[in-house]
Amino acid sequence: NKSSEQVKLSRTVAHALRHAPEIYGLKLDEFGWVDLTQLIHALKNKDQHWSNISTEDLIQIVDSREKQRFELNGTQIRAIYGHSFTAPINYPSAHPPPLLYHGTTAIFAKAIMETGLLPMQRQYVHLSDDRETATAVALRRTSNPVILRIDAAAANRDGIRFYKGNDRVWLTSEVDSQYIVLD
Ligand code: HQG
Repeated sequence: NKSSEQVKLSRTVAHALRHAPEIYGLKLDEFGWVDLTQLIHALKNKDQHWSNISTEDLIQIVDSREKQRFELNGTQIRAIYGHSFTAPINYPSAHPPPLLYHGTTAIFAKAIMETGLLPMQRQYVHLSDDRETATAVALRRTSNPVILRIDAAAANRDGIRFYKGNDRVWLTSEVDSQYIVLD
């Protein structure tokens, strides 16, 4: 059905724009943008499942999914956050809200309280604007989320840069454990 096709398309586009543009024959610019027509062409070439894909289908996954993962700028599209390929996406620094949250597992939380929050497989650490979002992030991995609270105001005062993803997601390179407490 239509909505499961949208989920499938959204996952494929996330794979192409966050993780492996080269295997789709795509070249993103330093901010992660690529032309919609190139993305459509690449998807069609990669898998005949996408042979009827149109600009409207892509606009739909940008607009209508519950999380804002992608954005459009004129004829271009990009993944807003979540990238893992080597060359880091450039973001303008922005002032974060004073408190940010990170939802994770109990085991990871223990390690994080020792070594700080690290980007692991991605280019940046992902933080949430509120507890509910952090909880939803953690529920991907565990039924017992642990929520960490980040003193973003203090980190930012100390010169740590923050970048805005969507309304609920903030990015940073790394968070030292001195700024983190169990919520
Ligand atoms: C953990 C989804 C041990 C960290 C979500 C996390 C988000 C450590 C995992 C976005 C650690 C990395 C990102 C340390 C961090 N020791 N574990 N020092 N530092 N970790 O998937 O934040 O649905 O890269 O706690 O909603 O879970 O894809 O990060 O558990 O917004 O759009 O290492 O991805 O968005 O996992 O999720 P991830 P995340 P989408």
